[in-house]
Parts: sequence; structure tokens; C-alpha cells
Amino acid sequence: MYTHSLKDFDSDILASIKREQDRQETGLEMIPSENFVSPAVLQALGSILTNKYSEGYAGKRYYGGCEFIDEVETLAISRAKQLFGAEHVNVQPLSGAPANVAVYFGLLKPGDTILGMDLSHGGHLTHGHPVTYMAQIFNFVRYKTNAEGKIDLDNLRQMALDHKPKMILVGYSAYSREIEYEKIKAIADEVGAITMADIAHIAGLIAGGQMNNPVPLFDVVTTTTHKTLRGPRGGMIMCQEKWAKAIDKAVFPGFQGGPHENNIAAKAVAFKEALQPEFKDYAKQIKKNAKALEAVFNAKGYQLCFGGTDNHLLLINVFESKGITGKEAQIALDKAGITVNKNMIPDDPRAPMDPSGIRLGTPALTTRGMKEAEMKQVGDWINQAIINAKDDAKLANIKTEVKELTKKFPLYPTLNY
Ligand code: DSN
Repeated sequence: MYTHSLKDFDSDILASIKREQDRQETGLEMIPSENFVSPAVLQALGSILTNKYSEGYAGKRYYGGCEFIDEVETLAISRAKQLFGAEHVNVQPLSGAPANVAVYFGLLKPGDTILGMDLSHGGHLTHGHPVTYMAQIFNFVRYKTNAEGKIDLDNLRQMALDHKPKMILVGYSAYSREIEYEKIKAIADEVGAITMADIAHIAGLIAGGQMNNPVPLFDVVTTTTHKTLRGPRGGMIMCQEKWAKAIDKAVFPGFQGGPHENNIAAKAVAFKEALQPEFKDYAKQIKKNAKALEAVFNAKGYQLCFGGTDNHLLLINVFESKGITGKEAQIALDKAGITVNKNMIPDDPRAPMDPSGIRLGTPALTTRGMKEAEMKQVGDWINQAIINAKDDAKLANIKTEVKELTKKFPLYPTLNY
């Protein structure tokens, strides 16, 4: 029936894929939520599993012909349980935002109060930002970090006592410090709140044993699978057995339709990779590399939000440090072949589309095999690009040097479309 390949049939899309592959190969990817999946994950993702409808769960599907799909999904679940020590896992969420929304609807009622972190202090849009529809349905109250850049647990406790939330939510997308789950659980227990952690950014560091794991302690934990966990773009919910039915019902039929089983197969492959001993070394190196960058930026007079990093990322106030906005820094770094993202800093006086900060991290460069020595060089290039942001010739020179470095760390040498 079908004989045409992408190459034969759609040269336009193939050309775009190749250009993007070249961009990934020859640049430095430092957006902390991005990573590079293995060829094995790509293979599962591009498999014929995409052809199959399978609403429901293993053994209880609405369609026939699901016996092999059941094998795939069951394996993904058991590997995730082993990786995080979870009682119950749902691997169907299409990504992190739908996973969070399913949890809110599964465990709460409209109007219930959720205590979550303010976006500019490192939280996430889906943790109650007023622009989201969730904020029209649930009553989000937002806590912040203190002047030292730490989560002020006394203040969090006082807010919990004042607002009596049904849920306390931790886990962040721009916060660079460790989280004290036991202490947060104790506060939640005092007010009878459900505990939820969104570990999307740090799931790989937790799986690799390099950060505290909330899964055995918290009621419910959501994650994406494509960040430090290095799997395909997708989501997952882990919870205590007592919430299993409510969570599964919320994901399907409450919120989603047919699961993307090719994606679930790719998650299973990534979980198997994360269960290998070498994944621990990877997670360790992510942190070492972030520390190496922290040292460079400290030495060069940059203001690091939250005082530095315990994980894979740094949030840098470039506006205060070097008089350049986050947007200007992002553009300059793009020209130098280094990809980061502009980002709000805590209580940012500037606008979200042109904020004071940039956010950068080490998961993707660590996947390529880069270590502390390369981070020293990369930190230096970032500083050079920022202080020479208007000098296109200098930025082009950095880009040439960046390209030379990337040749020593090939990304997909065997991948050929
Ligand atoms: N967009 C992701 C990030 O970059 O952190 C979070 O959803």
C-alpha cells in the first residue's frame, strides 16, 4: 500500500526537519526544560502504535484489538512505579498542563482553594496564574519566596492556616533550590490539605537519586517526561492508591480521549533508560555542570536569583547585572548559537515579554557529554554575548566557536531520514 518515504513524498517538511536537526547539532541548547531523546525513544515514538485507538485502561478498553497496546502501557506503568516508588501511575496525560488540570478536577471541586507558587517566583502558569481558565474555576492563592530566595515555610504555614486550602502545591519551573517535602507535608496535614508536587523539571534528577523524592510522601505527583527525564514530550501522574480511581477517571473519560500509545511506548523506553545505573551518573553530572556555570556567573558579577542552584537550572537577573533585558539577552545569545529563554525574576518590575531575567540549564548539554570544563567555556561565551549584545560581528565569532565545540560532542551521528 504505502511505499513513499518522507524523502520521496514531502521534501518541504523533510527540509525543515533537517534544518532543525542541524540547529540542534550545531548550537548549545540551554533551555532547562529541553533535552535530547535517544534513537530508541525516537523509534518508539515514530512507531505504528500511533495507528491505534485505545480509550480506557489495560484490560478495560472500549475498542477491540488492544492486547499489545495493553502490554506497552502496563510496562510503562510498572517501570514508572519502580523508578519513583509510586503506588499508582497514569501514563496517559498528553503533557504536563493536562496532567495538572486532571489532578485539580479529579481531587477537588470548583471553588476549592489551592495554595501554589507565584509564577514570577518560579511557579508555573498551570499553578493558578490568572490568565489560565483554571484560575476561573479554582481559588488559587499564591505564595512566594523570601528575600533570601528560599521558600519561607513559616509564611507558607501562616497562609495555609489563614486560607485553609484543600491542596498545597509545590514543584516549580524556574526555582533552582531543593524542596523540603516533609515540612510541606506537615503543614498540609495541620490544615487537612492534599499534597501535590509538580516535578516536571526535576523528575530526571529525582529518578537519578540526586534530589529529594516526594512520590512516597505526597498524595499526588505530576511530571512531564521530556525534561530531565529525557523521554518523549508527554505527561504522567503518580499518586497514592487511595486516589487512583479518581485520577484515572479524571484523565479518561473526564478530560482526555484516546491515549497516544506511540508516546506511551516511548515513555516506557525512557523509563528503562532511567533505570540503568548510568542514568545516576547523568543526573549527577547535570547538577555538577549547573554548579560549574554558577561559579562562572558569580565570578563575573551576575545576580543569581534564589542565591544559586541545587538543581539543573539558573535564573539570572541580567537587567540588574549587566543593564540588558532578558529579551535582549535571549536574542543576542541566539545570534551566538546559544539557546536560552527570557524569564521573569521574582516580583519582576518588567513585563513578561521583556523581563529582567534569563533562565538556562544543563540537561541537554550534559546529554551530549559536556562536563565542567565545557561549562566554564560556555559560561564565558554567555557572558561575552551579553556584554557585547549589540555587536553582531562578535556574536557571529562566538557562534563559530560554539559550532567547533559541538563537533566534539555529536548528537545523532546515526540518525538519517
Ligand atoms: N514550558 C515549560 C518550561 O519551559 O519550563 C514548562 O511548562
